[in-house]
Amino acid sequence: KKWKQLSRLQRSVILFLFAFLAVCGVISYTSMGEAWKSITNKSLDEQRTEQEIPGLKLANPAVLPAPQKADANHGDYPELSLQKPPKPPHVRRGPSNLQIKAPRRDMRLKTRHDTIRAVEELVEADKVEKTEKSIISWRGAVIEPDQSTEPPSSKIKEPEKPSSMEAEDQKEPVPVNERQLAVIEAFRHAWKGYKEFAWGHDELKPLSKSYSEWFGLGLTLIDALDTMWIFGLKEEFEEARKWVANDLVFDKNVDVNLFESTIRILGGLLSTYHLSGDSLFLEKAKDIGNRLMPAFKTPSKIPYSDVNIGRGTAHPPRWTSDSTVAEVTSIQLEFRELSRLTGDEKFKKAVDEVMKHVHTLSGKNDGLVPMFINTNSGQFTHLGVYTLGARADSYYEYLLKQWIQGGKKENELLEDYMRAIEGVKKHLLQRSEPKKLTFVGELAHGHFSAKMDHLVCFLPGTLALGAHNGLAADHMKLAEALIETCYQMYAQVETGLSPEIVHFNLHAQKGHKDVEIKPADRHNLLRPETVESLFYMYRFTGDKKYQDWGWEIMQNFNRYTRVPTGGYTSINNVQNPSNPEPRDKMESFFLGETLKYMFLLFSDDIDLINLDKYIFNTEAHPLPIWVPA
Ligand code: DMJ
Repeated sequence: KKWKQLSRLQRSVILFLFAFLAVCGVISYTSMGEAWKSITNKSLDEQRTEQEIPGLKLANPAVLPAPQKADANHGDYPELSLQKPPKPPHVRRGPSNLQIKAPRRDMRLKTRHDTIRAVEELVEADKVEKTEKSIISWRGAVIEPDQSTEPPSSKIKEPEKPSSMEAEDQKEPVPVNERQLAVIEAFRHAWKGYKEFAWGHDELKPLSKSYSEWFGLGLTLIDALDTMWIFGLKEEFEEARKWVANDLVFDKNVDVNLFESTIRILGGLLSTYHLSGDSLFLEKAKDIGNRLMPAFKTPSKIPYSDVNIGRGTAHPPRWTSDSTVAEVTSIQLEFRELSRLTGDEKFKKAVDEVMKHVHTLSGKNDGLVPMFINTNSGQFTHLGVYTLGARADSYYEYLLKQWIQGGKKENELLEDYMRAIEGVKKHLLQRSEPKKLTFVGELAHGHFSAKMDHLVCFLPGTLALGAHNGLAADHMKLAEALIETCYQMYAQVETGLSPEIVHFNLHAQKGHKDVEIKPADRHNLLRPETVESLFYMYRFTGDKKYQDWGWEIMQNFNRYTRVPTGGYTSINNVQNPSNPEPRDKMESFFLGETLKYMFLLFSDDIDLINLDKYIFNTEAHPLPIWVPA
């Protein structure tokens, strides 16, 4: 009524005043919010949650979430746009010290030349500014000063952040040194050969300037992706990424080996996904993971060795229904991680069942396993032969690594690992003459053989990793003894390169060294195991001798296996420096593992793939350690 009694002018004035006050209110609310936000760098919603529930710390997810879920959407596989990323990569992704993600302003790498120039500048800078960041604990673990409490395993207290969020606690990158530069140069030389003569194929044949196919899936390229990322080879990475986006097709009528394609392809894609945050790699990992699943459709659920990834059929090798023990027990890190990322439990369930089953099996000898397992009965076959070399090796490695990956809760894995190491000590350890080197031999139906595969040289690294994670201190002592032996397998040979297999002398004979080599065993395939263990030993002890040994090996690879026109080659005779007899093949693990471990060995940056955050699969692809409950 009153409103109607007012004059037109009075009504207009009142309406104007209301409107003015409303606008002022909105403006001041918004700017207060913005100001508060910019001070705390948190959204108003986040602040409200914290204020409303005192003492509530926003829960970290139980496991590391997928790095890019919150941001980039590469669902349709667009090419990585380096000029215009959604956010700068160094803000978004990956461990702080990886060059691509944490460039200093003056260090943004645009071209290959820039990469090299920048790295050279860093070497110069390094000479001036030496940083001492880590200390050595009494147990041999390299730890940061503010974390110097034992046991090392207690270091992971808080749930970890996904790699994409690590940029928040970025530190200055540790400069790349001259030895690392030499490794980058070696990689680029190898890549040159691969690119020119074998692009998109499985392996380079550097002498005949051609390639060989195993699965026809670009094995070398996929194995090398995360190495390029870690080395900061942006241009090469981009080119390889394009190939993955446009040319990597798994819908092919081809038989692949379950183990090899899991550790190299699935492992390589998953780790590249974690480092780069690019969902292209996760999509490809899902695809190959699904296509490998038919391998588990067996009467015993112990997987077949071979799968046709196009047809969805699986089968054992033609001559047997057995699978190799190391193969069926060294696919777990990858499939478990795939389940965690996709939320689909089927991958984890399938591989966990294999481990549970193997845990219960009879036929072990103090934790040591035979080399074969039958896919029908689920029982070990060819009982009585025990080795830490081919066909059994990574069973032991993955017991420990799964336990670490899962947050050290899966006790059966730890039990089996500890028992097996006791079995090694009891049945397989011996000392050679004249140098009294501790080595791991083999046992066949009660008879000890002083034979050791180069493959066994993964063991010192694995033992050291266990000790770093709080396991028995004598494991570290054994690791120290064994890495010395593995180094001698190189140092006592004419080319300074290890053969595939050595036999140790148990009795001193005049003019004989510890290491004997049979003609059939004197090839070198550019394998990584010794360099891998040197890397762990250096990380955990800080003893520079391990870097020096690795450097000797690197130089000998360059002396005897480098092909001038591009690439490195396996050789047939490590005992003949004047003609090591090149085999004309560069294995994919030379780029995936050997050079990566070299680079990490020469680094003094413990955050360059921090071993409390990442676990390497058996093909050197780092996967995140899950958060402890
Ligand atoms: C790699 O494929 C893996 O390291 C595997 O565990 C053993 N063989 C090669 C390297 O030697």
